Amino acid sequence: MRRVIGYLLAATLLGLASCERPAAPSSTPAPTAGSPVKPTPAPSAAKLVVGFSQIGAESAWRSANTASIKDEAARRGVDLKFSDAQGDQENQVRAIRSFIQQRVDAIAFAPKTEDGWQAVLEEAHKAGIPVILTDRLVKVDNPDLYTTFIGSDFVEEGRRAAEWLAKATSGNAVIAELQGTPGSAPAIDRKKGFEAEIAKHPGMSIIKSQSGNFERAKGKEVCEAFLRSPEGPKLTALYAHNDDMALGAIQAIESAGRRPGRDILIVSIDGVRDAFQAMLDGTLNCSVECNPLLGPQLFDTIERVKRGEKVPKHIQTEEGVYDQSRVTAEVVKARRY
Ligand code: GYE
Repeated sequence: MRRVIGYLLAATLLGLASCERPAAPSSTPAPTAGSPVKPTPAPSAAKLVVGFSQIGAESAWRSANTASIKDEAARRGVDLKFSDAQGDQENQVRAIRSFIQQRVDAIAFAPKTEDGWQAVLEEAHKAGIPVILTDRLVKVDNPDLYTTFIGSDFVEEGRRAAEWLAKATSGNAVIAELQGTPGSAPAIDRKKGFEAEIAKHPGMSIIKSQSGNFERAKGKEVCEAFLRSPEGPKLTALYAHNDDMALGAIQAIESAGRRPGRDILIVSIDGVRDAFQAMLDGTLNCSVECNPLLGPQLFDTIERVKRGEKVPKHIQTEEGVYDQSRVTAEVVKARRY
């Protein structure tokens, strides 16, 4: 825990430092592995051209993430080439290839799954274009294929969700789990973190687990099947890898004549406004925050990389845990996503 707090503090200081840093470079930058050989113009001399490949619009988190990136690009006068893959990883690979062809200054993307990026990232590397991963990590042979990863610690988020549930139930819960997109970093790591934490409590077990693809409608459908199954009546808790699936599950639980938030405790991840409203209504019990507003950090980082500064390999975002006791109408209204 102390290590995590230290990490968060360091990340916060780093965030502050990058916000406060003056725009002008102080010395001649040394070329980094991913930067092109040609001299980089001063940021004001030419418009920065950035290609961004987004996964799609599967959740409220994703829509807030897209808005943050587009708004920040517009605010800074960055020429953003935004491509929406509509949930198809092949479209992401195609978009990245087209960014390479256009010789953009930097490529950023939110990888749908962990696997499948080696070849295209080697192409970007050969072309000398820096690649910034946002939100999700990839598995590649050589970590030099990307410059940095800006995003959350998903294992820790899963652990926090389990910690909250263990406390709320005194370590006794029969749990159904709604997993995120198969093969995606948040689905893999949120499962891992949650399972590691409940392993400390012999009275807690997951008896149903299936993917709801991070989507509200799918979360509802899978939860309906959980409730209809022979084990359905035994369930006392639901863990959803994101809020949208939890919100779908709330509808399923209500239709099945049970009380979400009371008969079945619900904990999820993201902290979007609708989840806060559900906590206010008493149907959702807890949401572990995962910050989608990555636009400012992304463009700060790209500007630093283009100036030849060294950036850390993982730039983490600061996040909290909210349960009903912390949620008022004012908190819901003040929520930014
Ligand atoms: O939790 C979920 C979204 O990768 C952190 O993707 C992101 C996840 C987020 O669809 O709602």
